[in-house]
Amino acid sequence: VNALPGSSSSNEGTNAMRKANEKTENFRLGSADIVHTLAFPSVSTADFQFDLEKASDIIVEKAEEFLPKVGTARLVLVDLSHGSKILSLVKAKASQKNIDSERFFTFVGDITKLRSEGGLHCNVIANATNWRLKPGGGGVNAAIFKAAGPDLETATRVRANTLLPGKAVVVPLPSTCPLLNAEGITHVIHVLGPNMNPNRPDNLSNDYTKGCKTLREAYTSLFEGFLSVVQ
Ligand code: AR6
Repeated sequence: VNALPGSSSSNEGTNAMRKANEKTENFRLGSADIVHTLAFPSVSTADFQFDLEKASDIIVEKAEEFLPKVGTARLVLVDLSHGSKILSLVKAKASQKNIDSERFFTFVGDITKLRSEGGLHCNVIANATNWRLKPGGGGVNAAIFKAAGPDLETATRVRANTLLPGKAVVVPLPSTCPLLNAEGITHVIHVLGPNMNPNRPDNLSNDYTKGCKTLREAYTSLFEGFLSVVQ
């Protein structure tokens, strides 16, 4: 089967394709040989208002840099809608490079329901968080903390109380966590990106020299965190 989840055409997401994806996933994950997969949102590009062109360049650059380091593991950029501009940009830019599209691809879905609703098993997910590592706010942070329940906040506190822009923290989920039981997610990696929104802390006021540097650091920390789980 050629229709791996998210590999270009499957993102268009017909039911038939979803079924094909599911079969592929079950086949792959039914064996002892689990395919480590990181699902991550586009850090900083919604609430934090980071430029999409610049962010898409950085995502592709960092994925290209890290793929050779993570063995057979996969990196999947996720967003909620088929109209997602960041997914289109990344897909187009990745296809122009010599990147393995079975190991780096885009996927449409709620990052907290990828296996149950999309048939894509990701054992690690990333969260674009806030500096306090607190539930709520909006976007993907609110969704992940809500789906994981209070377990995630408790498990996060063991690792860190705050996060600097450009940094990430890996949080193993306890066995009671609904995200582990329902979706097979074993780790959440919180990552804090650069902020261009004047109404949020640490606003960089459109300083994209600093912003791009911090976004690169954020993806480096995220992918290194994933590497620590894979190894
Ligand atoms: N599943 C997949 N992708 C999602 C989901 C979801 N459930 N929800 C949002 N996205 P954002 P930021 C996508 O705003 O810009 C929070 O309040 C979204 O479409 O969540 O880094 C935190 O507490 C976009 O592509 O993160 C921080 O204060 C991407 O996730 C602040 O927002 C990131 O959008 C962080 O802002």
